[in-house]
Amino acid sequence: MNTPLLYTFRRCPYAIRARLAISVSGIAVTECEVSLRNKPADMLRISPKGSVPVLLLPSGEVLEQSLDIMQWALAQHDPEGWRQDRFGAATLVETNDGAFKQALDRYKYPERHRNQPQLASRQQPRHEGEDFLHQLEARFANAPFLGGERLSWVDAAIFPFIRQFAAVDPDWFATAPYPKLRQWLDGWLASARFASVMRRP
Ligand SMILES: N[C@@H](CCC(=O)N[C@@H](CS)C(=O)NCC(=O)O)C(=O)O
Repeated sequence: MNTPLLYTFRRCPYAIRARLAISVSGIAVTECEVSLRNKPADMLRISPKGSVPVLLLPSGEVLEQSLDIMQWALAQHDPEGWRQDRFGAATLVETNDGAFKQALDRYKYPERHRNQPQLASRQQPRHEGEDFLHQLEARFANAPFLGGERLSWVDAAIFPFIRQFAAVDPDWFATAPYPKLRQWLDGWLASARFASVMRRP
């Protein structure tokens, strides 16, 4: 095997962020689209935790976390300067992957949380998620991207999750008080980069 092998799932936000970084790096990888209900035995052998994305390198090394895959790709080749983080925006990724992702899951699937009555509706988790949306909107007061004047890995790492949050209730999101965040999201959704990583296998 001369080409890295990426186990991925088209709509998974973690896999999307990994594919965005691989795409900007220009590194060729072979993609294996995984069914989450029927994960390939080869993938589970190298990564028993069973989540995507997973990257198998020609050396046999396995990268099992989306952020590790992003950093690996950009360390090889970073033609658009995505690794820059002049404003300490990496902490936003921690919040995204922690509290915001938890709120997002409850917002998307409130019925899975019926044992917690306050979560049985979408209001509460949306409200929790909005803490993060406020933080992002505040960032955009100073610069067009989360890491500053140029697009960076931080934008790519967070965008797929905001896309999901916005899609739960598009009518609400369209008028919610996050105009700059909306503009940033629309830019991503219309981008050739995003289209290129969402092509059907
Ligand atoms: N921390 C992991 C999380 C990856 C993750 O949770 N991926 C989901 C899909 S979006 C998954 O594979 N879940 C396993 C399953 O649904 O069986 C990463 O950053 O790569």
